[in-house]
Amino acid sequence: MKRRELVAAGAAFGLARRLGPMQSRPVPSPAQLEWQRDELSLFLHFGVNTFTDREWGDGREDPAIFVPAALDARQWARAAKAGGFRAMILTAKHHDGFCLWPTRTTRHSVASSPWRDGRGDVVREFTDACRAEGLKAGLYLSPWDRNNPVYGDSPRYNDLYCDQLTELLSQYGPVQEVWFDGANGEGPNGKRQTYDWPRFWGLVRTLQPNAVIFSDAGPDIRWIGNERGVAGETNWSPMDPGAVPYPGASGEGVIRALQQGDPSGTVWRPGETDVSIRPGWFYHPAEDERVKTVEELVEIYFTSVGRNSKLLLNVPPTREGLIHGVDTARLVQMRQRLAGMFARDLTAGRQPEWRNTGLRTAEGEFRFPAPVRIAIADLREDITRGQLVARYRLEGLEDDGWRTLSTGTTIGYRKLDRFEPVAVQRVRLRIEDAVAEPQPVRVGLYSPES
Ligand code: FUL
Repeated sequence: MKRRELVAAGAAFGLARRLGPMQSRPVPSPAQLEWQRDELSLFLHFGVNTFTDREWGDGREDPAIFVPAALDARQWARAAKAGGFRAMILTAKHHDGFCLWPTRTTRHSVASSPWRDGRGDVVREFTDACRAEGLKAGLYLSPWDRNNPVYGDSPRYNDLYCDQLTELLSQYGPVQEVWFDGANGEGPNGKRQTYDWPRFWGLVRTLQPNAVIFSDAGPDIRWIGNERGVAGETNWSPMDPGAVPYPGASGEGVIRALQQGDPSGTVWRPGETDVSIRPGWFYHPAEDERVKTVEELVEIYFTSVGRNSKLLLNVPPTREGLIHGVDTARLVQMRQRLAGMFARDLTAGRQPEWRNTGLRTAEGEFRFPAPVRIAIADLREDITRGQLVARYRLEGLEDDGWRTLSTGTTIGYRKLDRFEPVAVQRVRLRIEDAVAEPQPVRVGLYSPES
């Protein structure tokens, strides 16, 4: 059958939409692949808001309030590592415009604060700590700037923003991820700023060609569409670039596209799930009792990493400049809980016998010598070949016959399913629909006991 006939046949059977004959399937770049395989990144919201107890500063904060007496970025990095995180992203500047490095672009920075006698540089300490602990470094630079007088004067502010990006991306060594927030408020002069996104992204490409660029609109990594830690149950890494034309675009269709991606998308743009371990993004003493529980964090892991996404978990440093003990303990507990769950793969690394059962269907089966009790399945496509699976069913053979353990749509890099513990002799994964000929899916099976 020719490709066009295949497409027509698929449509007739109501199968997943597939690429047109002239389109090739998108695959991840090496940088996107590495980014995804890291699975866990720590987000650090830190700045003047930490000292004013606010979430959004108005830009009129006195730099003198920034005095993190015991700041120790190595402690952040050790906390991240203890939690199994492989990267960290720091808010070098949030909406209040206060720069955590001694920038030449404004006096509204650490250079005007008494911290380290005005000679401090949080970005330097952060990137040094990342390197010392073997973590990748990422930077967030808010385009919305409530302090800078030229914000709203579009060309001038875009120049200034590019100068800030240039400083950050040329003075601190390799940066793995540049995080662009789409926030776009009124300027002090009442004018609205038009961001020059192509220019910002082009600058990142020039200065840090190996970095991935995050924003609602990618181009490398897309926002997942909420801040609750929940990726779409259906989550394609391919994406239609027209669905979210620029960062900050709104509308129901935009959120759906961010959550779900698009099986016929022409670009590879996996979703990143950002959520805070506390109610706010910045540290507030009143929230010490409201740090997410280990159960909540594990749930978030399943709804982010376990749904073909990457988790960017925010753990904000305190006014001392340290991650709070409650939060560090929670990170360790989260890691221990997950390590327990995934301690022993009952397939022992064997892969199922795989056979294609149709043009877009396939089946992989394990036979165990004796019944095994399982409660978690870890499914993985080889995404270096793109993302293919559109619908699947996992079944287990009990004494009285086959029973469905879980069903789902997309798999992608990693799909984690939990189900009632069951003792089975055989397990089979049925690919019921795919956007192209299914390729073998790696399957891991885990017992309920952790
Ligand atoms: C949002 C910001 O407004 C929040 O303060 C926070 O930084 C979050 C990650 O992005 O757009």
